[in-house]
Amino acid sequence: ALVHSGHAQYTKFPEGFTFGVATAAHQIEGSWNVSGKTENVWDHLSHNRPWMIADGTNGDVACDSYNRYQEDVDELAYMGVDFYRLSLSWARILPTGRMDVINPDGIRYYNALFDALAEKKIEPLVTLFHWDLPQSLQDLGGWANPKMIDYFRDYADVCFREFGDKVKSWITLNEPYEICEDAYGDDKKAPAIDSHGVGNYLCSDTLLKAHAEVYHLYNDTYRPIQNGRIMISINSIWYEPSDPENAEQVALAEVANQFKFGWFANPIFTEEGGYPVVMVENIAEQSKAEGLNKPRLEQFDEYWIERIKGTSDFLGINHYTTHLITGPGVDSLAKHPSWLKDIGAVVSLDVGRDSASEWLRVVPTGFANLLRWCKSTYNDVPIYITENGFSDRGAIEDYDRIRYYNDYLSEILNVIYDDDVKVLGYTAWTLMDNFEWRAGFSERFGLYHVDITDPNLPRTPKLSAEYYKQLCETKEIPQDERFKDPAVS
Ligand code: PNW
Repeated sequence: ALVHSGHAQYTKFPEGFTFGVATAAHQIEGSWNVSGKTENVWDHLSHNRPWMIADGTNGDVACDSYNRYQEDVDELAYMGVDFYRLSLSWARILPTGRMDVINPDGIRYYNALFDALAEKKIEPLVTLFHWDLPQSLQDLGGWANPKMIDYFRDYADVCFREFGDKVKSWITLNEPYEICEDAYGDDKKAPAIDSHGVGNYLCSDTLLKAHAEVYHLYNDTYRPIQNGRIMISINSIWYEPSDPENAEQVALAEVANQFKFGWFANPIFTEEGGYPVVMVENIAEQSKAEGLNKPRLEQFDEYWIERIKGTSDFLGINHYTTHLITGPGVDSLAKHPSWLKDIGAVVSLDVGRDSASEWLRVVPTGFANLLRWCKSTYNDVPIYITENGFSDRGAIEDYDRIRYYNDYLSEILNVIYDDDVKVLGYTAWTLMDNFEWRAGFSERFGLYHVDITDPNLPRTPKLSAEYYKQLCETKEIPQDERFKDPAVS
């Protein structure tokens, strides 16, 4: 497995390691108001506050995958992926958000998609919730409303019942941090509630309980007959000390990682369960200083600690980037009160190469450090990388993206072979350029280019699609000259 090309580098993935690519319903489907689908929070935001989307685009048509799914499947088959990670549109399946109306066209669409995948022997990995909450449920408070636990469970029940014969791998939630912090504690994602330091923690209380109920529903009722698996995908911005010799920064980076990744991983993947101790303590202290009579983050009671613990068959990790911690204090971007202020550290993005996304810095070694940390913090849990990818402005000869994949994939091999971290599979974000949330189509993560100025939305494989095809075929990181940027020696 060792190739000596200047420096030692592993290139070959272990037997059984699988590769896939990911998308999400709202980012690709379009057909936002046809065949029974109702408005979701992203439709609502992009229609009512279009200035909040960088290029004024929206998900009305997106990549038109509602009509062009066969093209998507053909591209997946061309690359030879083992699996396709996609998400279901809640408002397409349940137009009221509740289970009283089941939309036959929605059910038909996903069945057709699963059949097309089966035809090409591509396994579906299905996310129940990738941010597109029915607006009707947001009108009732969305994830800040504890009743959402029942609504999410009911929606999952319908999905398991309708699709469980074809779908054997499920993800409950995509990136709980982004849902709670960006959408309820800030205005970075829809519904942009911006209840900083309050709504974000109400959300996590509901979201973790809702996740656990869906896990137990699957585990108790569906797993015995459907024999599948179910997990959660947690995003990490990995934090490292700006100066690794500085003990205070090292300690603060650990605090930041507990606030970011641990917020949702600790309750599910540790022996003790519940939120990380440092989160509970910091927030209790700050809340008291603010004059509150109880902490803004409520710890789970014994019942819920037990109910949430162990509710994921694997740890799904979405990873893109690493940021630095430069010292203690209140970050210049921190609102009062807020999650960022609760951490009590100053963050810097002055690290690595850049991308088209302000937040995405290229720091491959941070990925290895994150994976080693997950192994030791979460008891050697088996891991799937459920997203990893790079943004540019849409180049077809996308050498920067290939270099990103090359370097991040190499770090996975390093931790598999040198540190015995159990990484079982890898998912590239994303199949094709798509509606990148508030960035619209201005930041592009696709292996395929999509020309949104042409009504036929033609898809063109980028060089990275050829790279990924070779990776899927050989299970080896491609070393071909044609994938090396001629401008970089
Ligand atoms: C993910 N970060 O979001 C989402 O799951 C995708 O829908 C999205 O298109 C993709 O990554 C690219 O943004 C993230 O700050 C948002 O580290 C923020 C971060 C990571 C992922």
